[in-house]
Amino acid sequence: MTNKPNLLSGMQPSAGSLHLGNYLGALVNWAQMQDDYNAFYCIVDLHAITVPQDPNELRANTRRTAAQYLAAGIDSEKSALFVQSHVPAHAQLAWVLQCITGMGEAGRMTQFKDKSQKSGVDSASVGLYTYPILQAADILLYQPKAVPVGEDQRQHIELTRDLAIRFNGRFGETFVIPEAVILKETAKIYDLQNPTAKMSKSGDPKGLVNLMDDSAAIVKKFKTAVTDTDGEIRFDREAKPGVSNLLGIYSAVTGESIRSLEERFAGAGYGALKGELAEVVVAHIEPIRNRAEELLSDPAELDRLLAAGAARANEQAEKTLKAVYDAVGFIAAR
Ligand code: ATP
Ligand code: LTN
Repeated sequence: MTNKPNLLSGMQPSAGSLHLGNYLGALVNWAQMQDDYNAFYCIVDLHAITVPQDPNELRANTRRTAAQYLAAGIDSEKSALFVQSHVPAHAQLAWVLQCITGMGEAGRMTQFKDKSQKSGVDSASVGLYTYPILQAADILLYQPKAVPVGEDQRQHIELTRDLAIRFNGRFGETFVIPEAVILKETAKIYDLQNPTAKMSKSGDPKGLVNLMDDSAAIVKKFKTAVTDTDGEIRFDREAKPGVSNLLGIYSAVTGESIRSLEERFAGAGYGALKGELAEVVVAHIEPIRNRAEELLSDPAELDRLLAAGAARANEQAEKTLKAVYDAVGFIAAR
């Protein structure tokens, strides 16, 4: 474990279920990378309060997110699985990093622009504005080489690198400069009803396949997926976004190549593709959902796993925070 490079990633506990985009775009990759890295996986609850939230829902969703990580193959022996608010150093380092970030630099982040438009810029919180700086703290505390994320997070990782380089230049070598790891094939899973938009919690519920959905609901969503009228099963993102998304999901779930799927389904109707895909996805997701439900039936055990993960995370985070406090000129508490 000690000579493997570190890795950190995180997801917000902002819904009761992860969706197929989160799972294929991020979680599958996380599970695979944990053998080659000393991995830290964080449930970023501090980020979840940058927009209005219901406290009971946040509590439930934090445990539900943890259960889905574990059910999808994150191994709490191999990796540190923890909740951000259990590690005080995240908020502490975020403050220091805020003090070396320019107003204009923070203002250029596109996620803030998108999300603040929903509520109107004047009623968006200052926390939403400084969100990417807290994310930089999440990352830099763990000295990771790799940060596996979806395409939408590239700009935040760039900011993180800029801040690390700036800090090291001003105060001496303190942080490892991290790199984003973005998988091309599954970087974007699309909405089944609107196959040119990314699958998202805030999209059409009928186009969103959740890990915690029951099997009948999943079958129905695939059967009513939007396709086109030429009837040909062929991968072409531009001309045939709906069919291409279905083929992409099929390939990601089973490992069968797109080319082989095109050959196998040549001459078949969309109904056959949708029906078989629904079966394949249900067979894949059902054990994950069942395992997650099982884990959720014992919240005390889940909390114990999260406490153990937090202890490992705190050890690494405290070390980095100490070096940072010393570098900026804070005197040590005796
Ligand atoms: P929302 O659903 O509100 O758009 P989100 O699903 O992006 O939010 P996050 O917690 O922001 O939720 O994302 C968690 C991870 O899942 C990130 O690494 C993100 O890049 C990835 N991800 C999210 N949606 C998709 C998608 N449709 N395809 C591939 N990866 C995705
Ligand atoms: N902003 C990310 C979630 C996130 C994250 C992180 C991802 C918060 N901190 C650290 C990777 C590393 C998102 O919206 N997906």
